[in-house]
Amino acid sequence: MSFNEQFDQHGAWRREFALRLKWLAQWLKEQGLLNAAVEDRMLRLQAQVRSDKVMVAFVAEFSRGKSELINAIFFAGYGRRIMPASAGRTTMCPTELGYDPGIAPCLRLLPIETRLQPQALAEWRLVPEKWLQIDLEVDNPAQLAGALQKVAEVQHVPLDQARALGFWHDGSPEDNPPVAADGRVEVPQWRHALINIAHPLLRQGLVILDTPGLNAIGAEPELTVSLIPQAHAVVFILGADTGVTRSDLSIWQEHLVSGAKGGDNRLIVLNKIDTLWDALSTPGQVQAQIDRQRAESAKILGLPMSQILAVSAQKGLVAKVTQDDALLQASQLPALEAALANSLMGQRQDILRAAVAASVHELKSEAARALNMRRRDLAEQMLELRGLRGKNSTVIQHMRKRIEHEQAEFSGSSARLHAVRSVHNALLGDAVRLLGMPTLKAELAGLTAALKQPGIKLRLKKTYAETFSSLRDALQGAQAVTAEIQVMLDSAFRQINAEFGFSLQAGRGPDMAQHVQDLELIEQSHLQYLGLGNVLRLAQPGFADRLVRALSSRLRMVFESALGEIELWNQSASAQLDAQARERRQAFARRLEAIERIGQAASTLDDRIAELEEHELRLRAMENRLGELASQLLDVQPLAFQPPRDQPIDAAGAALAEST
Ligand SMILES: Nc1nc2c(ncn2[C@@H]2O[C@H](COP(=O)(O)OP(=O)(O)O)[C@@H](O)[C@H]2O)c(=O)[nH]1
Ligand SMILES: [Mg+2]
Repeated sequence: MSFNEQFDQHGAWRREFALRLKWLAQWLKEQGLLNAAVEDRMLRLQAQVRSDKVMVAFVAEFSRGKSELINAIFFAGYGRRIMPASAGRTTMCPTELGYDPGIAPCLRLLPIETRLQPQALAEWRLVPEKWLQIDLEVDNPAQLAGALQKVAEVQHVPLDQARALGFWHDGSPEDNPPVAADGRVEVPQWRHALINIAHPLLRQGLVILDTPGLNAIGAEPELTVSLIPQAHAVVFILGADTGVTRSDLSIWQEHLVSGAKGGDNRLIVLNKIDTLWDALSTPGQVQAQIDRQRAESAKILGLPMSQILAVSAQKGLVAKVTQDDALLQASQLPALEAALANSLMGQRQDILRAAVAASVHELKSEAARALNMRRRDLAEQMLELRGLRGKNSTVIQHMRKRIEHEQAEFSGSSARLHAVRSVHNALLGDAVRLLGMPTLKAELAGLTAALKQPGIKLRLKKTYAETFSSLRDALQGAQAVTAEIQVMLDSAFRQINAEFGFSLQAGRGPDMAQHVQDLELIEQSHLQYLGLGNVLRLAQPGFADRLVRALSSRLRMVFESALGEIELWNQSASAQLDAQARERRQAFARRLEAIERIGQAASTLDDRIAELEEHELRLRAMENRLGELASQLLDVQPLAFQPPRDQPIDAAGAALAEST
């Protein structure tokens, strides 16, 4: 299966999942089971599936054919080049291709001068007015390709400006950009480009990152620190015409060190194999030469040869556009697409499905809890009413007194429930203090000072290690608080359950291990900036500033998501308590009302019992249906899928599925 087909299938799976989730929500609502806790789970699950993005980053020195490869894999359907690709430096700034249904198809460009300001790229994303926006005519490939030429724009600035922007290093003159006759230096016009088009793959959550060469990658810490490490797959490209050059090796060593979670997500492409094609050699001889180059590159990069795939992006693109199958096979592009599809999409699907399965399970048990409460109340009422058969009005009076007494007792215990809540909130406050933004800011203050200190920064590495160590302590502290909350909730819930027959369950508290791991990854990916090789860059105040910004924006994400998980878990516990207390109050009212009616006319007693028996049957059917709907969610098979008979596809459901 090609990458595109596999991705399509993943998209179909997500659409159908969204549709079935919608049915489940509708059904829960009709049955009155959609309480705050259930709804919360539902929304989370929806967001989880909807926001599932897959990022593939193409990283290499300029002119290795990144843009051409992107054209060949993703955009051949347009019948021409979409991303500018020609000899020399064309992609001057990192370019992200994706789809956001909230805005029109467009190209957005962030001016390079924003580098002189302290905000990180992530912050600029939130300020749309700072970006130049150019509308794209999606059905007009010529206009599209023309507009995208803008990512190649350059400007000429005085040397000082180039230095401040991070494109000029006095220490390594051979890497500096060309200087014009008037002494001005050529630098990119734009810092970052975002392309928004409704290409089928992008609509389904694919994000493609095209990067410029070594110089521009090195000047933007955000790329190394944030974008590249977060990509689900990284395609590193070498040229068969150049072999592994010194700057290829620098990119590899400085920016693509492995450290990713799970398996290796790096694919190495030996591009431009058509330059080795030769009418005087047999195909066998050509292939032998290609394999020699693969083996040699593998040795230099320290990888098995199987991780290096040879292709010709250019011939692959031509072959797709002209529908020349023989040429397509010769380009070896299909093998690369298959490798991308298998490693990337397979993994991604497994991760999402596992996450979704866990959430569906939680959703189901939350809804089942609400059902159980009702059954229990029903059973109690039934018992009461059966006991009333043939009894006189004194007994009925007595019964009412008993219920009223229970009711009063329950209201009296609200102070207890309140106490549990306030202990709970106090503990949660501890977690917030450990992981909140003020703490993070304070922790980073020392490091910022060390980085900004003029001249050679001696204690930098030590301060850096200390900062990360105390951040790790904060996460571990939060883990300890979580454990404390867990113990408290478990014991409080056990008591409340015993006393009031509730079915409260705290669930397992979130695990901070993943966040600690993320923290380590960030620490690793920054470390290279502090080495001796980078002394000169670090001496520039602008660079240090950008580094701090990139660092803190990434750390903020880690801390926010850790805190978010803890808060969500706690919310779910409080929501349960609220929901069960409310159900109980309603049950008292229902029981009293039933007694009242029976007191008025003894003949209604049998009717009422029959009614309850029927209700009990309905509840049992509801329980079955809930199990059915939940397991259907986990069992989405994109191809053989039929809507259940009793739930017509309503317009809203279809629209939701469409928008995912
Ligand atoms: N012969 C040959 N040239 C290629 C191939 N792929 C890209 N090129 C050429 O290499 C140059 C640089 O390609 P481009 O995609 O702009 O490189 P980038 O800077 O890495 O994005 C362009 O002139 C492409 O036409 C290939 O497979 N074979
Ligand atoms: Mg390019």
